[in-house]
Amino acid sequence: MAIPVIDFSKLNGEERAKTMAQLADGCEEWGFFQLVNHGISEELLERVRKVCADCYKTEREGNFKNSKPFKALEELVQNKGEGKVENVDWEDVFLLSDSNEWPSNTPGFKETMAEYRVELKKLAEKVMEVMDENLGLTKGHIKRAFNGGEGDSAFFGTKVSHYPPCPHPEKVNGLRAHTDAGGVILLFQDDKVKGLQILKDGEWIDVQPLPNAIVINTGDQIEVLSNGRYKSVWHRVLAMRDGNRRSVASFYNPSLNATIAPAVELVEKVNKEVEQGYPEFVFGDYMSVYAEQKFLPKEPRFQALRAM
Ligand SMILES: O=C(O)CCC(=O)C(=O)O
Repeated sequence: MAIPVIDFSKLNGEERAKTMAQLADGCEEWGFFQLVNHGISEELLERVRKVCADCYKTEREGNFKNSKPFKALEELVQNKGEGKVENVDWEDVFLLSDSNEWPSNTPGFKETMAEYRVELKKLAEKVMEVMDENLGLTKGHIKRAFNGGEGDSAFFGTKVSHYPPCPHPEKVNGLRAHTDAGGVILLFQDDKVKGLQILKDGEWIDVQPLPNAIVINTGDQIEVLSNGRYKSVWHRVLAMRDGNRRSVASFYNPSLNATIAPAVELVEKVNKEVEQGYPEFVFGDYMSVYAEQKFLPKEPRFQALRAM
């Protein structure tokens, strides 16, 4: 079983209806799908690959040996411990946003990643418009819902991760299973080294590496906004013995001040109290709960917000 691969360029041609249906199926039945011919040039993707690899080599790799996961695994192995190391992930990760400090010692990194983020944000907005249409919402509904008010727009972050080769992959997670907190996630994953899996019908299945594809998945806020039509899906990353897996995940999330609730058009009007299964909340409050409960089921998070 493989997650759907959808040709996004067909959205503009004769096969628009079929493509919209594939995208609806990807959102409703899978929560994860891969886009090909998405409009991001291969030349730019190649540069992203290169600057991320260079950045890891020159600015990150040396420190991994001093990291928490490295030391925790070393200790478990030395003590001949059973099971897995807890509460850590075998990854090196940093975030790029509009307002933080970026790695600065890798030639071309900042320029390339700034260009990439502009393109990815545009793609995210196109994908969100497809979701609006498939859900029967007005164009721009999701984007507007993610605003926190006048001049306070959605958050767009890019997480650059590397999962270095691991001597004991059975003893540590690459990234523990979770659903994503936010809105729409666009992932440019490694061409060769696999590791990302989603939980589908009770079974973990690989998100197959596909060169130059962008993997799309939806987070908890899209689940709430769609009133449960588009469910966020559990996923995890396995540590691998061979290869240094790269992943660049861009998150289009609500502003921390945005109020999130199911779209009224998707809530049965007859008996609103009963039908509206999801609470209304401020996204910043959701993130406070998520920070404590990221690796736990999402339902208690929704419960906690209901009680606030
Ligand atoms: O690295 C990946 O492939 C997935 C990353 C992920 O699940 C996350 O950042 O939430």
